[in-house]
Amino acid sequence: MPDAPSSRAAAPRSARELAQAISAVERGGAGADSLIEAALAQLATADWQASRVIGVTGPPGAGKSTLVAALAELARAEGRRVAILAVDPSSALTGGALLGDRVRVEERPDDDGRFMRSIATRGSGRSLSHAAAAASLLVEAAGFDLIFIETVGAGQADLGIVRLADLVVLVEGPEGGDEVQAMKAGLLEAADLVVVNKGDRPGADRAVERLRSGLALGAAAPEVLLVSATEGSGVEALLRAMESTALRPGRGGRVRRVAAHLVAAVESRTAERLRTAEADGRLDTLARSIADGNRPLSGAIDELLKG
Ligand SMILES: Nc1nc2c(ncn2[C@@H]2O[C@H](COP(=O)(O)OP(=O)(O)O)[C@@H](O)[C@H]2O)c(=O)[nH]1
Ligand SMILES: [Mg+2]
Repeated sequence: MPDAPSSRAAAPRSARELAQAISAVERGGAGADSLIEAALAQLATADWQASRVIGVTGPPGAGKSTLVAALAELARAEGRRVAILAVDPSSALTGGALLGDRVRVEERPDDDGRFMRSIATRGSGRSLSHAAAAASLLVEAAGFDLIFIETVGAGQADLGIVRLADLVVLVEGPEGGDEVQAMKAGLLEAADLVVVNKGDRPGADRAVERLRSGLALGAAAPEVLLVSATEGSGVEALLRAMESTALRPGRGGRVRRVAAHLVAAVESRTAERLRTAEADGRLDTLARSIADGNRPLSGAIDELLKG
């Protein structure tokens, strides 16, 4: 049952409230729906500009966390309110700090213009995380200008970011373009910007060349930029490119994120129903009667979907 507008939970404001609300959407259920509705109600009347949600993806170790931290620092220094959602399970959140491999982004209790949170990957099937879209809507309602979503670049599951983000940035290391992994997963085609990180390391220039020539075959080839997250070179140019890159048709805005949330919610509820049907034996009973010819196949799937 949808909540009446009067009983809607207020959209979260403080970092603490926001973190609690994200935990609630990770748990799912009716409480989560009303939190998302509250965020949407707030956004409908908000007097701030829409957020830009930037998906940062790429193979583990490419330097995504380091680069996002550098971009966030710079954007914050320029006065933007910046949030980081890390779906990458290796970017563990510990004691208020986002810990990657030697990466530490400090939470500053005195600065409400920064927010960091890791998002559980539990329960996600094809989608990137059942909670990522909902969390991004909550963060948007809290008035953040830039929302970075770091995802682990692990093939199909990562393509969910394309549904959710306004802009998809693919980060590669100096070996980038050698292996066809990213191309196979469709990530290279999906990217709006391609970044070769670790520009301080040998071979990075050649990776840029390889990627540029590989991409030139495609119709709307994304720009390829060379950066070094640890040395800071190219980071400002990348931030400018993120702000100015035109969004692909149909990309951008809250409607995309609501659609991404709907897909994630239906997928996770369907998976839940299947787990229940398997656990209580209904799946086997149904399968047996179909196999024995006592029941037509038609309708069985609908019955499982109804739960
Ligand atoms: N040399 C060099 N190392 C980097 C750079 N950016 C990140 N790294 C290192 O690469 C490793 C992986 O970085 P991380 O940000 O955790 O990668 P992620 O798995 O893609 O998030 C860490 O040891 C970083 O310090 C860079 O620009 N140059
Ligand atoms: Mg990381």
